[in-house]
Amino acid sequence: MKRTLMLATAVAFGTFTSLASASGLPPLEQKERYKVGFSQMESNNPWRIAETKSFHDTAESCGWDLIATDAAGSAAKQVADVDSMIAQGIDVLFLPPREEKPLIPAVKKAKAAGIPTFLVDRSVDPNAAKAGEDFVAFLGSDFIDQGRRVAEWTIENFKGDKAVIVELEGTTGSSPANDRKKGFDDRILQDERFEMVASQSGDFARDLGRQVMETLLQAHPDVNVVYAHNDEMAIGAIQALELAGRKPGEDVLIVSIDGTRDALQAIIDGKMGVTVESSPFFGPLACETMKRYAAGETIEPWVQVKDRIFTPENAAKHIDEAY
Ligand code: GYE
Repeated sequence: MKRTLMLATAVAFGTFTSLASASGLPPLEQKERYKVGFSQMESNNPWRIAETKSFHDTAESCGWDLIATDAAGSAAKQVADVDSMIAQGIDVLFLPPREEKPLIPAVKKAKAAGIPTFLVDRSVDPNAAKAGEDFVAFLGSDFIDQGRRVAEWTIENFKGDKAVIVELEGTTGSSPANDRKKGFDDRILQDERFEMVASQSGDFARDLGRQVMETLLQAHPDVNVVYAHNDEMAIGAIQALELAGRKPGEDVLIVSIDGTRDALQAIIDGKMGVTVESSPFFGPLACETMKRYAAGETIEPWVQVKDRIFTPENAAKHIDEAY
């Protein structure tokens, strides 16, 4: 009954505002300038810095008065940052939730305050908050597919008879860490040559990746494949391996995800095998999706980013556009 009434209102007024409220999501007015919140989770790696820059670079052309915060690696601080943006009266929120669960109350609070939220680059637990209900949409990559593609490249390119794998996981409880693990493990373990001896979090950070690799190397000196959930940890692993006298690219195959400049250089130098792209350049997509929403379009729950793959065959061609 209520729904029929709301739809009738939407038809009567014929506005995007009423249509948006029929879906339960806060509407977004069409106007020249918007107060936009972008709540970054941390700035300790080139991927995060490139993403923040992409939002700043897009601000002028998209009519954004941008409020950008940096939670410095703390989900609790990210919740507080979103709170403060709500208090400042933003029109729209772009949020990469550091982990899948702790940001859910913040997403719901923004909705209650009438602010449409777009999750960018990471998502939340789908059982606790839903696209099209609690937030407008998730803009980002297919992390399961990224992991699967790394596994497939590894299966095709690993030369030996027996692979001993160490996996460096991303931030515990984050959507890319959960899904990149699933995608890779499910595929690689279908091939009998591959055994996983350890899988541990390096928090998506270079230095922690190096430290974790140092420890795991002592327990598993026979490791000959390292799968890192991002390039920063892969570079950290390369440093640890070299310190221990190993030869990345010769006696250990390093495979990873992102497509940073350092990773492409490591591929060119023969130290790394592959990196599946995960683009940080969300500014233009955020602008376009927000404008579509303001124009009354129903946004698909997942605005999917398509990723390339960087290998020894094409790394040199792409390094100039890398970050
Ligand atoms: O791969 C990583 C970053 O959420 C997709 O987070 C993103 C990941 C990216 O810190 O490098």
